[in-house]
Amino acid sequence: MDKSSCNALGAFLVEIFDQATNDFIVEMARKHNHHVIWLGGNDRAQTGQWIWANSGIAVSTFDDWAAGQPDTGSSTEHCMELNIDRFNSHWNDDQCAHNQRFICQTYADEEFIG
Ligand SMILES: [Ca+2]
Repeated sequence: MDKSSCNALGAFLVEIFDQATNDFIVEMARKHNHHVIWLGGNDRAQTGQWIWANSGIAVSTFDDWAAGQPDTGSSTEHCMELNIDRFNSHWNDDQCAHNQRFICQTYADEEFIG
């Protein structure tokens, strides 16, 4: 399994637009004892222009970057992670090729919630 596995599940890497969702994701990561997980943002198209990949929405109205992040680590860090330990549960940019945990998101269909 890697983060592209979300697509195989009909889902996508999680996108976070508000504090409540961010809190929920942090809690989920902690609960499962996963201390570094991929989130659904990247700046692969243009360095420094962070977007949520599935929706195509810019990371602008809400973010939770750690202090000094994203630092684009010598221009090699283009994927967004939640880092519980190293960055005190804030976001960091890291190299996309790293193999680490991830959280997929999908939409509840109407029948499920209805
Ligand atoms: Ca970084």
